[in-house]
Amino acid sequence: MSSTIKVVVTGAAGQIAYSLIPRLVDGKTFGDKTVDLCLVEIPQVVDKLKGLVMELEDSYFPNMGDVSYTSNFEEASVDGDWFLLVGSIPRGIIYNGKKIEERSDLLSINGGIFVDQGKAIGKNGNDNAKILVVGNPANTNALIGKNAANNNSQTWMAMTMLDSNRAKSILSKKTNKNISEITNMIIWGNHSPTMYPDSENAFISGQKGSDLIKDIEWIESDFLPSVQQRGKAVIDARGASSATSAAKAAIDTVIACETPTNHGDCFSAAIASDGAYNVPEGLICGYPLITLEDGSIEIKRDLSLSEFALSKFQISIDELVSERDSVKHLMQ
Ligand code: NAX
Repeated sequence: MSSTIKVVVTGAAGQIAYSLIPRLVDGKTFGDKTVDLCLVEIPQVVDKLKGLVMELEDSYFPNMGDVSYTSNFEEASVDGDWFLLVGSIPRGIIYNGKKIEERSDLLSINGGIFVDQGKAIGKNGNDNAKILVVGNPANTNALIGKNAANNNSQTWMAMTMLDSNRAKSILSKKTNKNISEITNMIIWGNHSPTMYPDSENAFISGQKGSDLIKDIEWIESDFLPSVQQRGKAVIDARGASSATSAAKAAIDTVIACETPTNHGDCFSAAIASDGAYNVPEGLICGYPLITLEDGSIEIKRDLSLSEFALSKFQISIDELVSERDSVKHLMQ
């Protein structure tokens, strides 16, 4: 085995984490590295993690290193290489006597969590740490966390891979191609119903999406809403939000960040804008990304967006700006 990596996972007793955590130590996600796990939960449920640790021990994972659990994030963050921030307060629960239904309430409550976690990661995490925010509202939580961390050698991202995988599945059915033949499936903007899944810049069996799918009516009235509303459709059908597919998407993101991207390819995640594609600087925005040989993550900059795409993308940028404005008090 070549080296050891420390992965910190919050929301570790939740439903996504139950699918996610075993895959972190299965010898595939991090190759032959030994993976130390630090699992974090809120004090009310942290003891449940004892059972999860027992199951991990019983699962025969030769690449699994030390496994610990805690409700103290400050402690957990020490020397972390990867932070998978899944934990957050979901919509619909009663919090301090109030039912949390509005995105603005969600932003405020979860934003507070990400201030403290961000500070701890900036101070205690490794300098080349990568942070993937899954907990919603993911982009703005990542913005708050990155700001609090104040450590520019760390890479903060928010997950859009699930949206990308959902879009690939729909394009694969539409074109009758295997899902592995759909590449460069970019999600621009926010992980929310305003996201813009870009069929035009996707490649389908090596052919550009804009050359293969010319039916704008289908894109606008079928493809876009199906991807944008897929999370809700899963909740309606299952009575619970996406879990196994969300865990798979988090693993896909980690693998994409751990493996240099093939020439011409890209993957989807949201990352801080440096002004690329005219997005206001600092917003955590869904972009096409590439991983370089040295492990750093960059925005792929050579894509062109049609007028149709730009108009859709702008809606999502505007939403990110308004979310940022509504959490300014958390970003002093
Ligand atoms: P669950 O409610 O099953 O689990 C969340 C867990 O987080 C709970 O066990 C809770 O105790 C814990 N938690 C809350 N605050 C915490 C804190 N400060 N520190 C540590 N743990 C904390 O939710 P689950 O279905 O696992 O979803 C987790 C999050 O992922 C939600 O915010 C959900 O909206 C979000 N999602 C994001 C997706 C994306 O693509 N970015 C897709 C799937 C999912 O909807």
